[in-house]
Amino acid sequence: MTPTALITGATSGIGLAIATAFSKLKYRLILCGRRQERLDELQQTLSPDSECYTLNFDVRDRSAVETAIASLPADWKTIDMLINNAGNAHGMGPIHEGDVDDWDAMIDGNVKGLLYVTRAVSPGMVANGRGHIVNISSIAGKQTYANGGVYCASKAAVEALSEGMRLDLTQYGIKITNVAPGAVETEFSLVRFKGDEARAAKIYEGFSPLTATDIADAVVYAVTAPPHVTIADMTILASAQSAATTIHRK
Ligand code: NDP
Ligand code: 8X3
Repeated sequence: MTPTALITGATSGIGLAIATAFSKLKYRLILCGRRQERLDELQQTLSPDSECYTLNFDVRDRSAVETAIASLPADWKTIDMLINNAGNAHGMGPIHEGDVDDWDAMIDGNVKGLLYVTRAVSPGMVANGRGHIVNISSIAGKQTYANGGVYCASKAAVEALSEGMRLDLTQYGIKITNVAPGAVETEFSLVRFKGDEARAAKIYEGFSPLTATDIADAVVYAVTAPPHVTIADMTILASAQSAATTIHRK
């Protein structure tokens, strides 16, 4: 039977690359995001290889998440893989000057949003006695850096939740994979710096950052591992990166 994967944040970057990689495996895809035109475009692009269904919701909106997942037609309700990828950093600065709206966006999206989606999808996996949840964390969840404390905290929460999910769900045949990338060139920095293209580009200057496809390749490795193997945790760095804030630039 062809597996069905639900991918949050499929409209850009890592989520889009995972959707593209999964379509090469012919998986059925539930593509999620807030930008409907991008979802439509992606569905069009991938549909020669994969059957796709789109869901438009903000992961921060609990009732929108519940309504969207509940609205899936009967033949899309069995979800084999959940890729909890949606998320972003918003702003950078010291705690005493922090923008509380940015903090809300990070905690509500990266932590509570991931939980809302997992709460809506995982009971089906438990009932089926199988499933795979991939949580996209970050090197920032393992190493806190100055001026990024709230983003780092949101990803540290993802690290803890991956462990918690594994403790609770392994008994139901559900695998949990935590993926912690370092610097990946996507729209991430553009979002963090609120559209400041020059500042975003500087993050990736002087070294070869990871691409979204590098992360998608790792996710494919995890989800295609044999049934008796769980890839529990992967940290993936650009070769020039040795720690969250240590990058050897030319
Ligand atoms: P992008 O900005 O390119 O993509 C972010 C995706 O998340 C978009 O598809 C966006 O879709 C979706 N998204 C963001 N907020 C929401 C929301 N509130 N509701 C629904 N969807 C949302 O960044 P990346 O691809 O780099 O980021 C993907 C994940 O990878 C994030 O969790 C990020 O923290 C993590 N990560 C990124 C790294 C990097 O260096 N790029 C490194 C480590 C981890 P839309 O706007 O259409 O809703
Ligand atoms: C994104 C990577 O180092 O910019 O999670 O926080 S970093």
